[in-house]
Amino acid sequence: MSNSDFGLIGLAVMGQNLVLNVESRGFQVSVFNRTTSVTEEFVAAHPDKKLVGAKTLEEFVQSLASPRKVMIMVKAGGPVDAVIESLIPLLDQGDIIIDGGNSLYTDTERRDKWLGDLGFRFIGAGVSGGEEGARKGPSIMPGGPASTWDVMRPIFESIAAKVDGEPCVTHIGPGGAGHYVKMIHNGIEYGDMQLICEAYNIFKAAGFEPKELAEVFTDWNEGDLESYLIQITSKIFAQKDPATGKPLVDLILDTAGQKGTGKWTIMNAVENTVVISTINAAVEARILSSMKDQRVAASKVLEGPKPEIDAKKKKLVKKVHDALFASKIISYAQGLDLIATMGKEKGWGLDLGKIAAIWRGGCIIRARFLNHITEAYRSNPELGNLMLAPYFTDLLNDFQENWREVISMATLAGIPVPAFSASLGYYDSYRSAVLPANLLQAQRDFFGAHTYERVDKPRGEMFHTDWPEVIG
Ligand code: NBP
Repeated sequence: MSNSDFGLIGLAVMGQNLVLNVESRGFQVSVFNRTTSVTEEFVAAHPDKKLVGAKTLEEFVQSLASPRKVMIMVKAGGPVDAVIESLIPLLDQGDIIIDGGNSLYTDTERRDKWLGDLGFRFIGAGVSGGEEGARKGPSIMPGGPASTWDVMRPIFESIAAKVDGEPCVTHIGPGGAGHYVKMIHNGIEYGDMQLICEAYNIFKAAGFEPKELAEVFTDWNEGDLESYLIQITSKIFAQKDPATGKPLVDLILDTAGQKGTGKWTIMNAVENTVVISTINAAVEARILSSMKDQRVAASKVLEGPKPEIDAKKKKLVKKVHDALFASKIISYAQGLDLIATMGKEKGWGLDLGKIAAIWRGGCIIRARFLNHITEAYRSNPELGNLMLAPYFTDLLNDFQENWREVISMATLAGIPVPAFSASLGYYDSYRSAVLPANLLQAQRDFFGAHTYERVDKPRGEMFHTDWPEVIG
């Protein structure tokens, strides 16, 4: 029977939850997984749902209504190509393949061309929100031809999270644009998480217990920092370990993992010569966290002050709030700058207001302040840097004093705050009419005759000096 509205391959955590979401919107869904027992168990666990479990890929393809809509939700990389290769002989021209995993956007561009040349339609869609988002409503970032998006739109809009009635999905742009934006979303997520961790580290040094921090983060989540990550952090602080009764966070080893989207974001920023120092710091903080043995050894020989902060708790909460919020604005300013730069480079015609709008629900970085980012780009689509939108300029001007104080306190106490510091460094560099690059240009001219411009001559007129010789 060829009557399923939608098919999904890859029944791991994301695939299963997406299937249940699509089915719950009234669609019949066919499913296939490489390991057949997974398909059988999944379908058996949901006897009341309109699901068709296929044992073979042939059976799966035959169960789909035309044009077939097949979503691949398998591990990124080789597995996606393997699935596509086995689908090609079974599909008809005009059928649609959607890769919903965290694929590298350059792989998506390659697959877009490959499948387009064969007469198939392809969408590379970033899906954010983890397991819960997939089940209840993710933020979806689809890229590919607009005409293919039009066919997929009813299903995607029905399964996506909604904010003020607006679905958290929009056609991002052609080719790899969707997966690209998802990659930067993940980079921003790295930044948000690291900034929260640095706030926590400062609070710890000031004697805050996890129970108190649960209250601080609960309060913050009712104010302008309201976001999914602040909310889950409050719950993490409140969580007790059932075995010992101690706060669970205190028992978790301080080494963080990563899967690669943060690293890809940094590599892309370098290629585009865009500064994303907050995200860089966040990725590097994870790398340093993983060097546990080296850190433990170094802690015994490299000296620093006692990691203690002496401050009135209530005042410190406000100061750290401001430092966190200011740093977060910088992180988004940098991430959006990278998206805008890449979008122009590729001619993708990206709409930053729409991108910020679909991040307001369903995804890990959903936050109240994304409303203001959406607004900033809606009122000025040509906005050069988020910091220059009046709402954010006012906030930064307001926060900058506390921001500096928090970083100073942390630095004097030997508490690492790499993402806070990188953010402030960017802010201060960006707002500096004069930087010490005059000396740098002199150095470049000295050893490489790279020439320099002068402050007292028109721009573009180049000068070279015969510098004194250096012996030895
Ligand atoms: P995984 O990334 O863990 O992938 C597991 C799935 O891939 C299983 O269904 C597995 O089949 C299938 N698979 C593999 Br591995 N190699 C295959 C191959 N050569 N041919 C066919 N199938 C193959 O699953 P996930 O965590 O659900 O994530 C799916 C995608 O969504 C990934 O790209 C991930 O990065 C992305 N994503 C994940 C999250 C999250 O929170 N987990 C959030 C957002 C996006 P098997 O059962 O036969 O081994």
